[in-house]
Amino acid sequence: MQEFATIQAQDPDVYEIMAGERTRQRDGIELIPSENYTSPAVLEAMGSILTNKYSEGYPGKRYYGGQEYIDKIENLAKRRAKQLFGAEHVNVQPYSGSPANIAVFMALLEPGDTLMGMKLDQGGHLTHGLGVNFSGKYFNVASYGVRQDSGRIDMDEVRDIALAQRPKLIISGATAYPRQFDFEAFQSIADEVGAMTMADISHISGLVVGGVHPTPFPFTDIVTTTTHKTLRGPRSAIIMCKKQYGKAIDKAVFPGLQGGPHDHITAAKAVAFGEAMQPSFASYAAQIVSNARALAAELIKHGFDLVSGGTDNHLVLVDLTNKGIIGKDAEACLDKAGLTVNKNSVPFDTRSPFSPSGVRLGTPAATTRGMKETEMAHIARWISEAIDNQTDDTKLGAIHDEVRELCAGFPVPAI
Ligand code: DSN
Repeated sequence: MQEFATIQAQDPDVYEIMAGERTRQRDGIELIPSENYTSPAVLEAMGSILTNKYSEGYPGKRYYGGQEYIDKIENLAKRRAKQLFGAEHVNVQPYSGSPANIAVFMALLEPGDTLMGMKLDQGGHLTHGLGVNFSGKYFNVASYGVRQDSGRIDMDEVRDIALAQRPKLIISGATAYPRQFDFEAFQSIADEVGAMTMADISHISGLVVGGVHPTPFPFTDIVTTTTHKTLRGPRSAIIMCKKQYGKAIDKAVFPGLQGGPHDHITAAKAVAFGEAMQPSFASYAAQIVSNARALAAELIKHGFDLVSGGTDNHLVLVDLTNKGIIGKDAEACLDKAGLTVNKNSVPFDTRSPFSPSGVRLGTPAATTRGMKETEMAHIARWISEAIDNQTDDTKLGAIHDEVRELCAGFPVPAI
């Protein structure tokens, strides 16, 4: 277990807070689809002395001395990522997902160019063209969503929008879409309109390398992913691309956007990629999807309305309108029951993004603890009971007791 012993001795104020969060993680079930538990080895790399080093530049071309080992770790991380994803070129320096996406725009677009991405309130991401985000402020945005009748992306509609708007870059990828992306179809539309393609696979990269979601290569030009979601690495990101974009991407990351890479995080990425190369990771990825399907089926039995009627990946998007509760209140009462979820807009939501109609649930973290279909049935029942008793703190506390008891049999790595 992470004891935090040095922090405890030196700084009790910080220790108390960290210990509280450790207990919260141990005694509750994490159902936010973008969260996961890293391995002790990944944590050790993140908390290592590699944080002491500056290394602006790239292996063999740095602006600081003393790079013998840092070059080795960055090259190892790159080699492993290339092998895992089948990428021709990899940059492992982006600090996180949003900076990675901005670096891609910086490499490929001029301000005022048109980019096309999925609307945030229908499942996309801030950096895929939201008006208040960098992507929406500096670029002209054409967006697509899902069909109201199916909750799914309609590739004919994507093609119509692309033909009308002639984007320079078409982005596939989402944060709240429970179905698979057809990367080949996106590329064929892009070819027709002369656009480049970017896939932001942050949510699904662990499923891609685990072989349970189609891979964007060889179709897509540029692929970004965070490394801490289904991929189960440190909080960070990488950019992968076809060889011809490699120079522009590297230049955009450094010196275009960032300074020194976080070398301890690069080491942690190398460790996580090594873990994802093991056969056990493919079983993990398959179990994430089986668990999400089981959770979806059980929620439907309890009368929940799921966007698109179910899931093909790691997440379930629940429209709570028929349950007479809004996402914010569901999130709050589930918190009291030890079930952590996040409120989320559903497609064509009539409520605001600050108080949306839905919640988003995911299975990556619970699956890391070893939970399977049986546990998913318990979770769905507890969600239903908690929502039916949303104002009854005694009942919510009793559910939390049951959750805690289950969690005791499924330890979190490193806790
Ligand atoms: N914040 C991430 C998520 O929760 O999906 C996306 O950046």
